[in-house]
Amino acid sequence: MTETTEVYSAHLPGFQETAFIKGHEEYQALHKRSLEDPDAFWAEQAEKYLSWQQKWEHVLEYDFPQGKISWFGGAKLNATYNCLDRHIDTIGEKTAYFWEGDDPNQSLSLTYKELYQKVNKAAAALKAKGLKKGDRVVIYMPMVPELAIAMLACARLGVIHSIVFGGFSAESLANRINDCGAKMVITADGSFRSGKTIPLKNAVDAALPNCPEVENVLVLDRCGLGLTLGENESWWHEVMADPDLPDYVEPEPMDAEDPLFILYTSGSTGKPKGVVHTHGGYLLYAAMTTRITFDLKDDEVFWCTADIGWITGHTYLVYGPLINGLTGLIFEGVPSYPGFDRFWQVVEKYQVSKFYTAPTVIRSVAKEGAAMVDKYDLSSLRLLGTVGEPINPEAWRWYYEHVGKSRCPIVDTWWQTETGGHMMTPLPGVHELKPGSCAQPFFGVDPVIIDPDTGEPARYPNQEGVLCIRKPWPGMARTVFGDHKRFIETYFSQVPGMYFTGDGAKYDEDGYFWIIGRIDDVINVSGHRLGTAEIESALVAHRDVAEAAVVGFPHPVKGQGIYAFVTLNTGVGKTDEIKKELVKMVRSEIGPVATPDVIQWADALPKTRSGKILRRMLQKIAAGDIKEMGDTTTIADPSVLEQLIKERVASTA
Ligand code: 6R9
Repeated sequence: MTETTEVYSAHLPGFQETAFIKGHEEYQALHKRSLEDPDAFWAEQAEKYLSWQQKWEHVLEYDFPQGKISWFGGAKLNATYNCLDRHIDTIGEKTAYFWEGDDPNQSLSLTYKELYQKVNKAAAALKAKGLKKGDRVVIYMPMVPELAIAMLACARLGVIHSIVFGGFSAESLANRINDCGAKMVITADGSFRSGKTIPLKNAVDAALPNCPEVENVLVLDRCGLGLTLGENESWWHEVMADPDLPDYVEPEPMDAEDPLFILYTSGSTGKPKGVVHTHGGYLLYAAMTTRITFDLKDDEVFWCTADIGWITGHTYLVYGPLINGLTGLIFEGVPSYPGFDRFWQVVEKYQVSKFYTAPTVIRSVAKEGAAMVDKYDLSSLRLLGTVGEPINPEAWRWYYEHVGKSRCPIVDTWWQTETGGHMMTPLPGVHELKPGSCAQPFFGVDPVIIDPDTGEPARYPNQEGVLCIRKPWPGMARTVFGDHKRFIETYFSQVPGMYFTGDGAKYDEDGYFWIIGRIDDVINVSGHRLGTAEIESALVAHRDVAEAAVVGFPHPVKGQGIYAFVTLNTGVGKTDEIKKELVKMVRSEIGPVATPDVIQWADALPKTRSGKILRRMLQKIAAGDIKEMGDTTTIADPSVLEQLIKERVASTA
């Protein structure tokens, strides 16, 4: 991360008087209380944000070494009662969602009452198919309202949803379906993207022969592709229109600690992990962070551009806004279609006041020039947010000046799939803004930088180390589905007694945090987390490949790009044909999100004498940073390195 001393004032017009948290003193006092007396602090928030059917026996109980965390144990609630039922009498006619299609001529809106009716119908339909509390359903759908409806229908029955992002392949889909033992898959015939049709159902068809536990498939007719459905497959619209379905389904009373959903995310080793979030703590944390970080007022329109298939969409497009009775915007399209001005056109159209996106999006639109933004009236905007990866100060400034017109604070929110909601972020009207810094911890969050050599906390500002969290917060994941041992090993064993984030970070003289990036073998491509091990195993699945090593490298738009070093079997020619096949292989094993940007042939990979691949060196080669190779004495055969450097220079010159 580039160092900067730039500071932008917290005192932007409109926030001082009306913000939920009024100034730094109030923030500090509340933060202190949240750490010193978490039981009292969170019990108060739980009363404020959620409606409970039955109160808890205890607020917090935990044992980090065992990976045991429990918030509000014994309490009963239902997510959809909190998102919908309790709003019907008061704000039933309020818009819950605006929906804008990939095609600018397609849009609609849904009131809270309409959403409630549709969720009840969908819940009734799922129930009629035999689904019950604790069962798992995989949802593989485009960004349409039915995606949110399907999630909420599951939650109403206590069925655990697991959404698989539409950009993942049949293979990835099958792995996730089998890992969680899903009984049903909800999908669509296809999805629209930049005016093109992507055949989603094909991937489901390819996955299902390997998924013996799936009993039913529900298919939304999104694109009118005229598919013929197979046995145990039904059309969404036909099922929902069944006159025998009741209009109301009792929301299942769930224990605060019962799972609400599973979401798969990549780690440094092995297959993706099914991160489990709960009804109680997760929903509370989603609700509070939505309200406070974005300082959302009841009459505002909130647009989170993330796909619902990622944690950001779960928390800030579905659960957080609905619990608070806010109006959200679901956008099916992309920032570049029909033109690079699409986002700003949508902001103007819906008078969006709070806008939340990823640095990669900012970079991709910034390169098209500010004129694309300037032609729209963006005066409705009051706050901007960013998430997913560190934002470079240039992109930050562009966002601040051209989109926010130097009057909207930017909340740079650092968090993870596992944390459920924002962990560190500037709060509007509270924190000064430093481009590239995620400022300070949210309430209840106790971050610490650990020196990896000593295992002790950093002793001075700007000392880089591993970011850990000392205490539990309600939104944290509770386990890895079906593999609690892995949960303990990944998050609670590295630094005993703490939650290990996997991110390198530091704090500065003002106690502001700066995220440097992952310290493990996870790369962040356009804000999407990918394990290098997964991509490597897709590459070595090719018959001609002997070995592969994948690293990230700095990419001007994506943040990080994917650079693959591939060793072919002896005697196989290094052809462009094979490179093409390798790209295809990765796309079909994982999905287009994991497409390699560069493939470099490697006669051999640099290894230690014990055979470990020296990834740090490969990272330097990929970045073109070859002057400082660091300590090369551990390398078994230095000529391997020289060869790779020579070819890298040749391939990019
Ligand atoms: C919410 C989400 C988590 C990883 C995380 C970190 C990176 C996310 C960031 C950020 C710097 C921010 N990350 N937000 N880095 N500044 N504001 O993105 O979850 O997909 O699980 O990714 O993303 O490296 O560890 P997830």
